[in-house]
Amino acid sequence: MSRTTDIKALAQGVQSGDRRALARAITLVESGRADHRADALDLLEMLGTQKQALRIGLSGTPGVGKSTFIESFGLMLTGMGKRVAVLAVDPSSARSGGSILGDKTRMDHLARDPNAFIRPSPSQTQLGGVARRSREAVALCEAAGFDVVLIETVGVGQSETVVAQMADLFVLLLAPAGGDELQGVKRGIMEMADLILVNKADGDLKPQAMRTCADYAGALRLLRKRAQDPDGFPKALTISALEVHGLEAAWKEMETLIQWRRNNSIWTATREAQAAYWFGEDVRNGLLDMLRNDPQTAARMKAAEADVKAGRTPPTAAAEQVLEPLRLRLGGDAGQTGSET
Ligand SMILES: Nc1nc2c(ncn2[C@@H]2O[C@H](COP(=O)(O)OP(=O)(O)O)[C@@H](O)[C@H]2O)c(=O)[nH]1
Ligand SMILES: [Mg+2]
Repeated sequence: MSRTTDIKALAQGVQSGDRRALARAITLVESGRADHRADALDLLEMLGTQKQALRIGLSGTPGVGKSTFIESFGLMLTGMGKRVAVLAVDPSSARSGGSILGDKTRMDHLARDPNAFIRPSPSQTQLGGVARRSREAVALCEAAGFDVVLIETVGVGQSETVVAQMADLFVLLLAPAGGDELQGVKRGIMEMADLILVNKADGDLKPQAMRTCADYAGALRLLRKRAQDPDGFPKALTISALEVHGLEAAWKEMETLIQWRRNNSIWTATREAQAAYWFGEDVRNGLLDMLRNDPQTAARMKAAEADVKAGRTPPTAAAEQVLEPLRLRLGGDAGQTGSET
């Protein structure tokens, strides 16, 4: 069998919703091997982007209840007849072997649900690579006809941006906290959130959860109004992932928000902007790789950096020393376009 027929068969498997084919396809896009990369690109091209899922980004610090939430929320959705895929974006997972794998027990029921697909995060290092693989895995889940793709990330700074740039909705999961802990959530992450869910609103923690929720609702109102929101959004709600409370209400809010965004052309505009963002990132990363892999340029960069560190050359002038020969090599008017206007 030729390479192309294999990939065609794999594409058909994915499109028919076969979870094993999907798992194999994700393994393929996660591979760093050049021949696998070529196959992965063929596969993604064959699959196209016709089918769309609702992509929900989910972030929260370890222990806040992400896995428990995914289990309860996922089962609620499959109970509604929806097909749910769960992926993880975790640049720090090299040690733990994946955030989902580590506590798959908390998602035991969902893992065995025929309408769910759970993919542990790849144990790789660089955020750039993680982003590309995750994005492609999301695309594969969409092609496999999943209705909802949950993209989980541990709250470790940069990975939230990555997830927000590939999600239609960004949900921030928080734990009940004392008032002074509100500052613990970085402003940038608050600004990304479409929905804040204060988890563990059960038992003794319930009053505290409600106070925390009110605090965050107040904090959200202080943020700049965003064009992508109807009145009242972003919202803060209390839930209990463990006792399965408030999840239907949370889902209703998500549906309301998404419907509004669809009606106001924001859904499409956001997806277009995200595609453009990732295109730009790929070109930038590709260029940087090309520079790093070019021995001459790499040597020049190393020397220029040493000069900058030693104070012999100002940073801008040192950058020029690296860029100038490249401009000459690109030829034509390329030299002009890089200059300030
Ligand atoms: N009381 C309470 N405990 C919860 C809730 N959700 C999760 N937990 C507990 O919090 C701990 C961490 O949960 P887990 O889902 O693993 O958090 P993750 O690290 O964010 O994935 C576990 O002991 C859970 O049982 C909840 O809604 N209420
Ligand atoms: Mg977890």
